[in-house]
Amino acid sequence: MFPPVYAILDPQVASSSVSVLAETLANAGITLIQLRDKHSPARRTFEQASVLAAILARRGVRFIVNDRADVALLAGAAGVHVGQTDLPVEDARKICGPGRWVGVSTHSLEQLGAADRTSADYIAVGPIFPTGTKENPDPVVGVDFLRQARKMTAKPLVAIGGVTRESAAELFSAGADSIAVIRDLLAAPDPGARAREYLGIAERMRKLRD
Ligand code: TZP
Ligand code: MG
Repeated sequence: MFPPVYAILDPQVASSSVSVLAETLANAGITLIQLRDKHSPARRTFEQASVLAAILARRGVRFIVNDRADVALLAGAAGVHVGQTDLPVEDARKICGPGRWVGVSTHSLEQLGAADRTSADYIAVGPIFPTGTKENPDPVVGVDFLRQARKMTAKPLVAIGGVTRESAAELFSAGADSIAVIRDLLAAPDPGARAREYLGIAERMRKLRD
C-alpha cells in the first residue's frame, strides 16, 4: 500500500527542528517524509538530509529529498521528488537508480499524461486548494482535476496544496492514494497528534473503499 499520508518537512513552516519533527511524525506512524528546503544552500540541505536519512532509515520511514537527485543520492535518502523545472524524471532516475523512488509534481492534465509515461513511482497533483506555503504556486487545480487525473493513470496519486483534516476524506474519495501536507501538520499545536488524526481519516477511507 502506498503511504496514505505524506509529510513534508519545510524548515520555514516547522515550529521545531526538522529532525525532532521527523521523529515525532515517525512515532505517530507516518511512513513517508520529504525534506523541502527552498532557501538553504545545497551544503546545508545535504547535511540536514543526511541526518534525516539516517534517523528515518532506522525507523523504516521512506525519506525523500525535494528538487535535488544528487543530494538525495549522496545523503542516502530513499528517493527524490522533482518538479517541472527540476531534472526530468528519467535523468533523476539515472542518478538515483531503480531502487530509489522518483516522484514528480504535475499541475495540468498534459503534465500528468507525460508523467504517466515516465518511470516515476508516484505523481503529485496540485495545488488542489489555495496554499500559502509555496512561493508563486501554480494555479489551483481543484478536486475535479484529481478525479480526471485518477482516470488517466494507474500510478499512485498524491494530492497536495492546502490540504486540511476537513478536506482529506474528499481527496481520498476523488482518487488520491495519498495526501501531502505541510502547514496543517507542521504548524499544528501537536504535530504528532495531528498526524494521527490524518492517519485515522486515511484508514477510515481505506475501509470504505475496500
Ligand atoms: N506544491 C503544490 S502546493 C505545495 C507544494 C509544495 C505546498 C503545500 O503546502 P500546504 O501547506 O500543505 O498547503
Ligand atoms: Mg522542485
